[in-house]
Amino acid sequence: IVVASANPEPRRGLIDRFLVSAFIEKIHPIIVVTKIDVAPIPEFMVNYQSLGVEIMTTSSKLSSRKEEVAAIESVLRDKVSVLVGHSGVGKSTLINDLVPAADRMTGDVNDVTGRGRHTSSSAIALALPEGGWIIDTPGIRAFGLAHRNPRDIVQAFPDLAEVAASCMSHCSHAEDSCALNAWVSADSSQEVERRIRLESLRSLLEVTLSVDLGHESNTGI
Ligand SMILES: Nc1nc2c(ncn2[C@@H]2O[C@H](COP(=O)(O)OP(=O)(O)OP(=O)(O)O)[C@@H](O)[C@H]2O)c(=O)[nH]1
Ligand SMILES: [Mg+2]
Ligand SMILES: [Zn+2]
Repeated sequence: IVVASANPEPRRGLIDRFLVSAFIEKIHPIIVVTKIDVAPIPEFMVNYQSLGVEIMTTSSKLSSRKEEVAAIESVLRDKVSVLVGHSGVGKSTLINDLVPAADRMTGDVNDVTGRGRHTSSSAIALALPEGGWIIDTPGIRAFGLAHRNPRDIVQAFPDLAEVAASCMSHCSHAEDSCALNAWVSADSSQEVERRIRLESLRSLLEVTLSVDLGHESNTGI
C-alpha cells in the first residue's frame, strides 16, 4: 500500500479498506510511505504500527533512496507483490528504482490540487532482478468494500470479532444493543482507544451497507 506523506494527502479510510481487503484475501500488507522529503510521516501511521503492520519509508529525492529501495527489495524478494495507491504517490517511480529496465512513465502531480494525473493506465508485472515479481497498477480514485461480506470485515478486526461473537444474530453492529457498545464502556482506561477501533469498524461496515464506492471522506478513520 503506497501512500505519500503529502501530494497527494494520505487518506486513512483508503488505507483501512486496503488493509481489510488484504486481511480477507490473506495477502501480507506493507505500507510504504513515499515523499518523506516533502512532509513528515503522518502521525496516524503509529496506529497501523501498533496493529502490527510493517511501515517502510522512502524518498526518491534523498540520498538514502538506495538503502531504502534495497530494504524494500529484500521484503519483496521471491514473492509476487502489487503496489496499490492513489495516483501520484510514486508507485511507478519506485518500480523504476526496483527494476532498472522497467522504464515506467511517471507524471508530476497537479500543483493546485496536489493530485496525480493518472499516468499509468494499465497494470504490468515486472520481474525483480533478485527474484520475484512486482506489479505496477494505475492509481485508483476510490476503493470500496461493497463487495465484501460484513462478517468478513468484522473478522478483520480480531479483537472486535471476539466481542461481536456474543451479539444477537443479525446484529448490524450499529444498534444500541450491540455487544461492542458494552465492551467500549467496560474499561474506562481503554475507552478512548476502544471507541476509535469501533468507529473504524463501523465506518467500514457503513461503506458496505451504503454501496457508496465513489465517496472518499477527507477525515475518514
Ligand atoms: N518529492 C518527491 N516526489 C516524488 C517521490 N516519489 C515520486 N515522486 C514524484 O511524484 C510524481 C508521481 O510519481 P509516479 O511514480 O508517476 O506516481 P504513480 O503512483 O505511479 O502515479 P499513477 O501512475 O498516476 O498512479 C512524479 O513527479 C515523481 O517524480 C518522492 O519520494 N518525493
Ligand atoms: Mg504510475
Ligand atoms: Zn453487534
